[in-house]
Order: sequence, then C-alpha cells, then structure tokens
Amino acid sequence: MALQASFLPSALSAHKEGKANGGAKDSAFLGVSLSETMKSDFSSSVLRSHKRNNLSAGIRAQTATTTPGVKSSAPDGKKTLRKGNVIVTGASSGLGLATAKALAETGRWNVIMACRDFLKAEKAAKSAGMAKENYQVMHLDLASLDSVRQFVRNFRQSGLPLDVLVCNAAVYFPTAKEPTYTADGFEMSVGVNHLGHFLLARELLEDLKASDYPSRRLIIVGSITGNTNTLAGNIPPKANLGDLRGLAGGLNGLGGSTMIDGGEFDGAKAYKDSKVCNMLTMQEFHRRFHEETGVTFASLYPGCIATTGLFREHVALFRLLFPPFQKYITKGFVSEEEAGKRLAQVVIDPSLTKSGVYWSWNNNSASFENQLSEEASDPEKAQRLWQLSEKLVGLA
Ligand code: NDP
Ligand code: PMR
Repeated sequence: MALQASFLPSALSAHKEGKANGGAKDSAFLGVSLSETMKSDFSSSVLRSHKRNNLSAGIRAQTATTTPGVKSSAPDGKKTLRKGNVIVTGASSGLGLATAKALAETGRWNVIMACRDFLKAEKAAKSAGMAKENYQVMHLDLASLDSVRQFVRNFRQSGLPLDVLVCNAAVYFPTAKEPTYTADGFEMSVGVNHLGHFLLARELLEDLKASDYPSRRLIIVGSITGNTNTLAGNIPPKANLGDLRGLAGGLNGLGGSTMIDGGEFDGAKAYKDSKVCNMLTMQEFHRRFHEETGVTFASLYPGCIATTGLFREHVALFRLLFPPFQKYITKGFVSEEEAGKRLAQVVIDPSLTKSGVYWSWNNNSASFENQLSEEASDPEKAQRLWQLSEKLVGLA
C-alpha cells in the first residue's frame, strides 16, 4: 500500500497555477511544513481573489465558445450566459453552506439549497450574507425516499432548468451503540449519505440532460477516509463493502445486517462505507451516462474541514482536539470557506470538466486528479452497488 499515494507529487497532475505541488519534498501524507502552511494561510486571500478571477474568466470563456444556455437579451444584442441553477444538498451548514455562499457571490448562480430544516437553512443563508436573488431554500429530507421524490416534483414545478447537482449532505454517528433508521428502514448513514442521494441523482439526471447549459455536472462529495490507499483511510474501522450482502438484505437489521458488508453495526465504518458508495456511484454514472449525455460526473475530497457539524455526535474531547490535530499535525486542515471555494470550483471551473474524476487539492490549493483506493474504483463493485441500490430505492 502506498500510504497516502494521493498526496505524492508523482500522483499529481497540475490543473491550476502551473506545478500542482510546489513542494517536491512534501512528505507522503503530511503535505507541507509548518512554515509552508503558514505561508499558504497568509497568501490565502491572494489565492481567493485569484480564484474569483478564474471563476469569472471561466464564465466568460463559456459564453464566448458555446451557444446553448445563452440569451441575447442585452440591449446591444450581445449574448450573455443565463444564470446557472445548482442544487446543493445539505446547504444549511459546513461545506454545503460555504459552497452555496461562494456560488451565490459570483452573481451568476441561483443556488437551490436542498435542506431538511427549512428555517435553519434560511437563517444560515441570511447570516452568510447571501443576497435573496441568488438562492432559494427547498425542503429535502434524504432520510425519506418520499421526501426525495417530493423534492423532485417541487423542483420541477418551479420551472427552473437544472444545470448542476451537488450531493453534499451527510450524517456521521461515530459513537452510536445502536443503529438508527431512515423512514424506509435503512441504516441512517448509508440511507442518507448514499441511498437518498442515489435516488435523487437518478431522478434528476433527466433534468440535467434536458438543460441547455454549456457545462452540466453531477457532483457527489467523497472523502479520504473511505480510501484505504491513504493513511487517513487506514485508521480503524476501515471502509469495506465486502460482498455487499448486508446491502442486498436491505440494511434494516430484520434478519440481516445493518452494515453493507453484513457485519456488526459500527457507526464510523458505516459513514466510511457510505463515502465509498458515493465515489463508486459517481464512477458508475460516468460509465453509464457520460458519453450519451455529455454530463460531467465528479467526486472530491475537499480537505479536512475539522470544524463542521459533521462531528456533532463525536465526544467533546474529539471536537476540541480534532481541529488543532489536523491543523498542526497532519496539515490536512482546511477552513469551511476554502473548502466551499474548492467545491464551487468543481461546479463552475472550466478546467474541471473532465468526467469520472475524484478531485483533491494540494497545500497550495491547486486541484489535481486523485487516485481512489482499489475498492473505491472497482467497476464490478460499482455495478453491483448500482443494481442493489436501484432495488432498495424502488427503481428496479
Ligand atoms: P455538516 O454536518 O456541517 O453538513 C451536513 C449537511 O447535511 C447539513 O446541512 C445537514 O443538515 C445535512 N443533512 C444531514 N442529514 C440530512 C438529511 N436527512 N436530509 C437533508 N440534509 C441532511 O458536515 P460537512 O459540511 O462537514 O459535510 C458535508 C460533506 O462533506 C459530507 O458529504 C461529508 O461527508 C463531506 N466531507 C466532510 C469532511 C470534513 O472534514 N468535514 C471531509 C471530507 C468530506 P442540518 O444542518 O439540518 O443538520
Ligand atoms: Mg483522521 C494525513 C493524515 C490524516 C488526514 C488527512 C485525516 C483526515 N486524518 C489523518 C490522520 C489521522 N486521523 C490519524 C493519524 C489519526 C489517529 C490519531 C486520525 C484519527 C481520526 C479520527 C478518530 N481521523 C478522523 C477521525 C474521525 O472520527 C474522522 C472520521 O473518520 O470521520 C469519518 C476523521 C477524519 N480524518 C480526516 C478526515 C477528513 C476525517 C473526517 C471526515 C471525513 O472523512 O469525512
């Protein structure tokens, strides 16, 4: 196993800012030295404005080279790209909120914040300073397949085209002794993080296909901790879907297991397994639909956003120590704001249109195509996962 092969300079391919990894001597998983980290913190405001310019340059480039999605309503007859419509699930906090904010701030995107708690999302958008004309909140509870179907109907009733879908929401129950269940009786972590999103993405693919926007994208947030080719992915309990026997049994604990691999319930493992499902699903979408539809399918690891609500169920000591541990020891820490900009890049950057890619960023915040673990890139597993998931969500 190559420990954190993903962070080795040799595994990098530069997409921005010339050389993807300025520090050729970066250790395999610790990234950069403390001084480099401080330098990159110091220069982050410069990077930010640089990236903003990139984003608008991207939009200009799209306008100049494509005809679909453009309107010629300007008085001088010049064609302009219409505002894009992007659905972000779980946009009421953490990465989802930061992404929604970054997209709204471009003034070129209408963000549909798909959230389980309507009021929380409205308040979050307001306190993030998002302008009313750049977002709307729509109710979506991924822990209920009925809610997913209702969300799709509501969205269609809005009459908006769909240009990008971001499957971001997630739950994590590291200390749970017993499983909890979705409305349909699936273990909660896989039910919300994978199955709810699987149904949502399958349904909304039709809408993405119908969009006339130049670059249509379906993004599913993955994670390093689901990838066992990394140090982080080797912290027990490790992700492992096994032969998917638990999933085949419905994950409901009635006569079968609540874990995908058929084992005993383990909340931390269930989360990591769900992230493997997310990354496999993105690749299966790519294999099945990219050529036919032209939609870009992508996943990503935005960095360790150690301050988000994801860790709300963890013990207090973990919540206290995890951010400094990631900041000063692993150097994997990234702020919510920076992570939001990274995900926003995957939504709009014209240099990130390649389909089937799992994106990551080095310590200079340059994106690169990362390598998935053997399991998270296994095409046979992806196909079996697809078929079983279809059955569980009522698509087959
Ligand atoms: P947060 O807990 O801050 O955000 C999760 C979001 O998902 C919240 O908005 C939450 O809503 C929402 N959500 C939870 N359950 C449901 C549901 N049933 N229906 C609809 N929405 C729901 O965590 P993060 O921002 O950290 O996580 C966002 C993504 O980033 C996840 O996919 C996670 O796996 C991924 N990620 C996070 C990393 C990190 O270090 N934090 C690292 C790598 C990946 P509510 O506000 O109502 O609770
Ligand atoms: Mg991990 C390069 C080293 C690295 C990185 C990038 C992460 C990311 N972690 C690393 C290393 C370690 N972690 C080490 C050496 C340890 C043992 C002390 C460690 C422990 C640890 C715990 C207990 N880490 C964790 C936990 C969690 O509960 C988090 C988790 O697994 O959530 C599923 C977590 C994480 N470490 C990360 C990231 C990104 C997470 C959380 C979120 C996620 O994957 O979505």
